[in-house]
Amino acid sequence: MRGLYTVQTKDGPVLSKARGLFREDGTKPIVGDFVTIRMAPDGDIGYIEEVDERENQLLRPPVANIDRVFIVMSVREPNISLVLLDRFLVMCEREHLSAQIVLNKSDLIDDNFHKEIGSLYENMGYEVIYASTITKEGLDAIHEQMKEGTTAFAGPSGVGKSSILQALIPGFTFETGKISEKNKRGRHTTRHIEITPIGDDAYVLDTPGFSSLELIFVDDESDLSHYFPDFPQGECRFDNCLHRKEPHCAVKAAVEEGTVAKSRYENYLTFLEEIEERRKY
Ligand SMILES: Nc1nc2c(ncn2[C@@H]2O[C@H](COP(=O)(O)OP(=O)(O)OP(=O)(O)O)[C@@H](O)[C@H]2O)c(=O)[nH]1
Ligand SMILES: [Mg+2]
Ligand SMILES: [Zn+2]
Repeated sequence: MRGLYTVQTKDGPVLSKARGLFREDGTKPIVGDFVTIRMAPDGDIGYIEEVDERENQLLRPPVANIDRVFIVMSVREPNISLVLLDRFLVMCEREHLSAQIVLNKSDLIDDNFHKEIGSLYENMGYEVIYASTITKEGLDAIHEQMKEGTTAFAGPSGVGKSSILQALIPGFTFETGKISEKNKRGRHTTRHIEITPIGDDAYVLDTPGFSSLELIFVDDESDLSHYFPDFPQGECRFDNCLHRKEPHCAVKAAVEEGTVAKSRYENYLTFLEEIEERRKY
């Protein structure tokens, strides 16, 4: 039901309304928010009176106050999209969130394709886990890090987010679905963000897949390159260098030397253009 939220309290879940809140300052509670509720005098419904300031917040999936996020991509079925991965990483960098990349379905390839992609991102400082729910590769490494705090699983549809959780947390059922044979894309099987307690003060968030992510949280195009940790920072001749046509640009030099990957630079340029386009309106 719209405007109705389940709030976890030490006495269990309480259905709560938040209507008044929207009108006052436009704050809409999202999954992961810490809230204060007042109980209705004559029933068991609560009213959300206050939403605490968020430590962090993702646009997609819309969750708050998470301690880590696993960005799950499958190497095949569906094929990995580096541009979507880079969009995600920008979002996490902006929130100072430690993102780890899970390359799932490693059982579907017999070459080193996924290792090449993996080392590309490892060299930038990201942690990469090669995983498969078929061979169980990587699952322990993921599980190990979920024991404390709130862990979110995010990524495109059909990559295996729910399947990984299903394999790690027996007893819980996460909605998983078959890949459609026709277009090899996953059907949207997880429809809601599901928060599941998995221990004392440990929660896991399974989230619906998505196929695009607009970088509307980057207000100023000059901020964008700060969210690319592999780009040399502050080494260009001009302080306001956008790393496009400017002379003596350290980022372009790094691309030519091969210390910054071409795909990253190209995606950066795509994002830059998008942000500029948006500012025109
Ligand atoms: N070969 C292979 N198939 C996998 C693996 N993990 C998941 N799958 C399959 O991929 C399909 C989609 O898995 P889901 O877990 O539903 O994917 P999801 O990321 O939760 O998708 P959404 O909920 O739509 O976002 C299912 O048919 C799974 O059986 C894997 O490691 N290897
Ligand atoms: Mg799912
Ligand atoms: Zn530059």
